[in-house]
Parts: sequence; C-alpha cells; structure tokens
Amino acid sequence: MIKKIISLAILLGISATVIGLSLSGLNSEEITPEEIISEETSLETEEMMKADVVIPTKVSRPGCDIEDICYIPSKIIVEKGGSVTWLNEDSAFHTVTSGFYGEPTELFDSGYLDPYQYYTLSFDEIGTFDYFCELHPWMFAQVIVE
Ligand SMILES: [Cu+2]
Repeated sequence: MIKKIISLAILLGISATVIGLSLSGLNSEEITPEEIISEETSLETEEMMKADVVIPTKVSRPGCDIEDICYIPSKIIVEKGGSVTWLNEDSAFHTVTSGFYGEPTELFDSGYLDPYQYYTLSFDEIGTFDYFCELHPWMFAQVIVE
C-alpha cells in the first residue's frame, strides 16, 4: 500500500514537471512574436515620420556631388515660417550645417546625425540657406525660403 502511494506520488511529480515544462515552453513561444511585432511597429512609426530631405546611402564617399544627390532634393523651397525635416538614411554619420565646408555660418548645426535620425528646422526668414556636411566636404545643398 505504501509502495503504491509512493509510486503515485512520483507519477504525480513527473506529470506536474512535464506540464510545467510544456507551459513554460508555450510562454517562451508567445514572447517571440510579440517582440517581432513591437519591432515592426517602431519601424512603421519611423517610416510614417515625414522627411523632406533625405541623406541617401553611400554619400560618405565622394561622387554624389557629380549628380547632386548628396542630399535629396539638393534644393528645397519652403515658405517663410515653414520647416524642413532631414532624415539620415545612410549607415554613416552626417551633419546638416549652415554655410560652406570650412566656412560655417553658425545659423544651424545638426551635429552628427546617427543612421535613421531625423533633424527638423523652422525657417522664419526669407533667403537662401546653404548647408553642408562637416564630415564629407563634397556634401552640400540649399534651403530656399520664399
Ligand atoms: Cu556626410
């Protein structure tokens, strides 16, 4: 009789362990899709943010200036009081710095923009605002405020 009780207890213990393991297995399976979904959501949020000017890939090497595609578009026209948002789509750092390479005007400077970082400026005065990248002398473009 005692032997039966002991073997029953062992059986119960084993089945409890098996159920516990399968439950924890289910839990870990549930976590994975949730993580992927939240990642997709954050990517969607980034895509939904509107970029007026894009810093495309591979502009950290010379050559984009030949086709004038270091910043796209290289000339953007906005109304007085309007804003411009840049997006760095490259894997390298870039800046949006007012003036020309070696001659910054100190009106604005984004600092180093990380990959997929945005930078927004409002323009309250009419004029042509040249800007460049502090890291890559061949990268320059303009904001024209009308
Ligand atoms: Cu650059």
